[in-house]
Amino acid sequence: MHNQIQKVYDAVLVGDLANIETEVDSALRSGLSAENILNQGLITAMDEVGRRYEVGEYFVPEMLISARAMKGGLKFLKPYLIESGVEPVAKVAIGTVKGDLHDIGKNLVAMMLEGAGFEIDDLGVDVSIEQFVDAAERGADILGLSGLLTTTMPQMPLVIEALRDSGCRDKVKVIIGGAPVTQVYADQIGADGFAADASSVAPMVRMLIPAVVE
Ligand code: B1M
Repeated sequence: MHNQIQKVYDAVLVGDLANIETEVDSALRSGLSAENILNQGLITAMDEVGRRYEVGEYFVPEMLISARAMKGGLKFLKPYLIESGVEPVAKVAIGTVKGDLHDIGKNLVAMMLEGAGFEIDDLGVDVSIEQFVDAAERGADILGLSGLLTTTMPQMPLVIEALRDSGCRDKVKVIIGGAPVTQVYADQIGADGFAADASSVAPMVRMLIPAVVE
């Protein structure tokens, strides 16, 4: 691993919010791309945090301070990841489903979509079925549902069902994602799209666009 990426990785691992911006900035100044810093530094570090949590080396407080450092790094990287002056190609309302407070992946997906020229309506976390339906009724072309817990995944088919009941299922495409979510699950619940990671979301959404943009 590149020395400066290692420093970003370490800062997330130990939850060093005070220094994360400096480390990300130094990585950029050393010529590394924002995408490389994101994928090799920030995301890889959060994967390691997850592994340590699973084996009992980390507990919720450690996860939390690492997540806070990751968010600090992401915030600093955002302008470098997003191209400016791109006309919105469609509106995406995105949120983490009810009962679920994980928002790092969702924020990343929103950021990548924003960078790809989509207008983003960030609904936040713990988003109720009614809030998703409301966003569709307010004119979202695409609804993005993120879920990180196996216990909150069942919210996804409920949102799709509620869209059907409210008569706006045909007007909006539903895309889903999050660590426990799979393409098989997406097919099973009748979602229109699934992406395993933030970098594959924009190409997948673009494929759905002809169907939503008149
Ligand atoms: Co949570 N947590 N957590 N946690 N946490 C997981 C998800 C877990 C897998 C850890 C573990 O056990 N190994 C586990 C879930 C187990 C399960 O359900 N099977 C878990 C648990 C159990 C919990 C609590 C219940 C713990 C507790 O309190 N006992 C609790 C639940 C709280 C709640 O939500 N109600 C909890 C709490 C927390 C923190 C608050 C401490 C913190 C969240 C902070 C925050 O988000 N602001 C946290 C964290 C940080 C994690 C891990 C370590 C990291 C998640 C993350 O941010 N990953 C996670 C373990 C892991 O995933 N390795 C874990 C980095 C992020 C970039 O990846 O979110 O997967 P990810 O997003 C990816 C893709 O999934 C995809 O693209 C993203 C970018 O590439 N994607 C989409 C995501 N959404 C998408 C939407 C799309 C398309 C793609 O379209 C719309």
